[in-house]
Amino acid sequence: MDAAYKKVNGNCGPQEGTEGQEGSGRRRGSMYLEEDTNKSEVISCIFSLKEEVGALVKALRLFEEKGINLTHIESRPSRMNTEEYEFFISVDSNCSQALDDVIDGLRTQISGHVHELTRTKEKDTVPWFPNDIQDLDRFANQILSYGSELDADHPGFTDPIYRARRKEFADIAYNYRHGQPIPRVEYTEDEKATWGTVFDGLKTMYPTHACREHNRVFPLLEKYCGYRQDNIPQLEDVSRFLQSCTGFRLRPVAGLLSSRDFLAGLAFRVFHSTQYIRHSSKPRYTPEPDICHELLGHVPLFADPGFAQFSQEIGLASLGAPDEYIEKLATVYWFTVEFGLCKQGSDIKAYGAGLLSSFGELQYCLTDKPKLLPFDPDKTSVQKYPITEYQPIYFVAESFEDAKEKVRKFASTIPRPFTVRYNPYTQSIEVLDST
Ligand code: HBI
Ligand code: NLE
Ligand code: FE
Repeated sequence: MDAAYKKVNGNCGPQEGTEGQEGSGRRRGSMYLEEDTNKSEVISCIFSLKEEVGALVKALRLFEEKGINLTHIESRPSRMNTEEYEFFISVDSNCSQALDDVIDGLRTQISGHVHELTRTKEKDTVPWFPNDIQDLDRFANQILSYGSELDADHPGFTDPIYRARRKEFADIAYNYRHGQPIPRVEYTEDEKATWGTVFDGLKTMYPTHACREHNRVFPLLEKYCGYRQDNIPQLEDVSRFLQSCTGFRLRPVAGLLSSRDFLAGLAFRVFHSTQYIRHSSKPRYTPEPDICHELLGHVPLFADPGFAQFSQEIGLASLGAPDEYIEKLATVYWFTVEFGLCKQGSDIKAYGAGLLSSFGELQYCLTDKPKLLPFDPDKTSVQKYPITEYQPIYFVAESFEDAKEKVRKFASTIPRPFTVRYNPYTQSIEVLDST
């Protein structure tokens, strides 16, 4: 795509002077820019090359063409891909602009993988955000943990079959690009059995525990998307169904994204979805998202117009927001989309996907064990929470409409020198300057 072509109405994309920080660094496209205050005069980056004669020469020629002087170069075999080598290079910071061009060249012509490490930080700049739905492709290689690297306390850590399988799923997502159909997966008997256990456990609880919107959509998913005890639905089929309901779509993701990237997807009505399934030893509850969580927890509600809009508004509020507000929005997301309860008539029901996909926690959340507080973004956004056990606190919304109104009000307090609007015809963000 020609990036310039899409720039309408002022753009906060990756141009000099408009980039900002996330955590300790700033990002630009698929590269991380981590500030290093001690060596701010140096820029470093890592790029990977397929192992073949002349590959490095081609890459170095790009630097030569732009007149960039390398001050350092090192090589090592890639750990992500055994057929590749990684090269770590440093250049002088006065080459910053030219390096942008070289990196674009590396990415498009030579190396799929460029990781920028250090850059001088510019003050008071707006963090980069995707302007166009296609820009979401840049998140694919920015995952916090690649789906195949399981920690020692993960139930699949010591199971070599499970680990190898997770890598297959991670690779599908890593190679996925916007607009492609999501590759279909043949699930194993073991995986289907795990799905069956989760599906049965949850389905019997939904009538009494799930909100009415979830219960309204669920039969449609059974009818149109192959939701059955003995079948794991395909992401592609579900994504098409969602598009016909609310315009939400799924895209496969290789692992956890940063909160900023994950929330940005929602602004485009794109939900990043895992495709693998939890380990068979822990069907009742897993801290990680998996296909049960995405399909049984999230998908039914993304098919509801009011809820879809609520989710997109959190996403739009996140674009270009300062880091501390991203954290607050991620917390609001956690206590609503993931673990929200809401009033319905004289009852309280679950609408959070983390509840609707865990028959352990779904049962627990409506007992008298957890503490319930009214949903109020000012308070909810600063509440601490555990991520590997049942929640000790839930926030109860009056309704989706009420929650949306409250989040809208909260979002208006996020300091941003512009407002954003989603244009569904072009699937891009319109930036309205307010300065
Ligand atoms: N990444 N892939 C993926 N899936 C999620 O559900 C997810 C994520 N990153 C962050 C996140 N969820 C939330 O906890 C909030 O930080 C937005
Ligand atoms: N605990 C949920 C489950 O077991 O389905 C997943 C939560 C993901 C945030
Ligand atoms: Fe989730």
